[in-house]
Amino acid sequence: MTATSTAHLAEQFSTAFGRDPDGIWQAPGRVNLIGEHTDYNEGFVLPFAIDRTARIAVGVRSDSTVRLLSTYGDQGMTTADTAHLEAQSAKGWTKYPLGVMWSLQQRGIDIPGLDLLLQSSVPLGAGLSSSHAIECAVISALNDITGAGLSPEDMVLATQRAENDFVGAPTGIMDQSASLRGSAGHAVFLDCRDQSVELVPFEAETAGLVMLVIDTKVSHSHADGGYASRRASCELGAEVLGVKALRDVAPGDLEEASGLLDEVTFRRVRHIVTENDRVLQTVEQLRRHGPSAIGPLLYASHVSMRDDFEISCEELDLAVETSRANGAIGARMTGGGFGGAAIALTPAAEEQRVRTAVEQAFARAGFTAPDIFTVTPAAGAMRLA
Ligand code: GAF
Repeated sequence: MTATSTAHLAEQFSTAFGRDPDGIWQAPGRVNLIGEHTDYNEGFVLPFAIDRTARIAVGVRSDSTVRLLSTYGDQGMTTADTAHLEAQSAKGWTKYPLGVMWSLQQRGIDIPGLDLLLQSSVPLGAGLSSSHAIECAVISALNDITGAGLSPEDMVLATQRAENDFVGAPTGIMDQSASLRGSAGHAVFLDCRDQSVELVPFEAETAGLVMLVIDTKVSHSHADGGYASRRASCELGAEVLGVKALRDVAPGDLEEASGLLDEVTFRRVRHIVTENDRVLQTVEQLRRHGPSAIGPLLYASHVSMRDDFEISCEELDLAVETSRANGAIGARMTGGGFGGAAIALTPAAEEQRVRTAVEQAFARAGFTAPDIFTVTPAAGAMRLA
């Protein structure tokens, strides 16, 4: 799934819809460097937009019909009507554009009929936020087309509403913030309480490193129960501890919290509290010493997700341990968990050794062969044509 050129996408649009597109927009997927499940606890996250994007060519129609087509697979055309956007009838990837249109309508924005062709190089179901890449491309297009003048913060909340209330996934604001607000060569340090962002330089190559993504091919969905049950545990923990959100619990409060919470809820809470702290430490290390200094924090985050939050799986654990044993300076699962991808920050000189070792370990364990590739921090959503 490589990125098609803008001209080629426009040509494909013309062939499919018999007219030229009015514009082409793109939005990237994301890798989360650190800060997992902290977003809906009003905490800190440190993702970056990646050089894999969803691109859409869009033509505005004079009626209320929506026609959606993807270059991926042979899924055929989906037709909808902006006057009756319904979650129940939306299928597959079309939930994301239709959810964004619905969410903007809830804000009182008039949405015209559209012809839309999607092409994406973000792997599906790999935990790199292919869904938010689509949503962010669509909301950027609609913001331009309707002249709604939404700020990035508004667009973040509108896509979250699309995910929560149309798609049915109780997700936070990290992924769309990275996709909309990312910047080449930087990680996005986001305070999820007030949406303030600081861009933190993250240039692995200048430190002689590469960021490997190991897509385990274990497919996951945030609309499944695991994500929602972790979120419910966090909400319970905050309620019992008498705080607005777990963001308000400091590492020094954990000892007292252990006496107030049941064992499982305590471990969920401990992950969030220590993970917020690790994000702050990672930002400080990056600023002071650069990417070479953050390896131990990445691994500590993985251990916390594996043992306390319990969102890893055998394939992710094998990818992380094998990478570390073969030269990676830090590795962790990334994203919501229960499958998807791990990241391994690796000296360029050890890249091939890590790749081969992980492939061999997966083959020995009888797991599906992983897809391993490098990513670099890239620009956020934009109009291309
Ligand atoms: C998914 C969600 F969409 C994010 O909001 C975030 O909670 C993440 O899982 C876990 O950190 O990507």
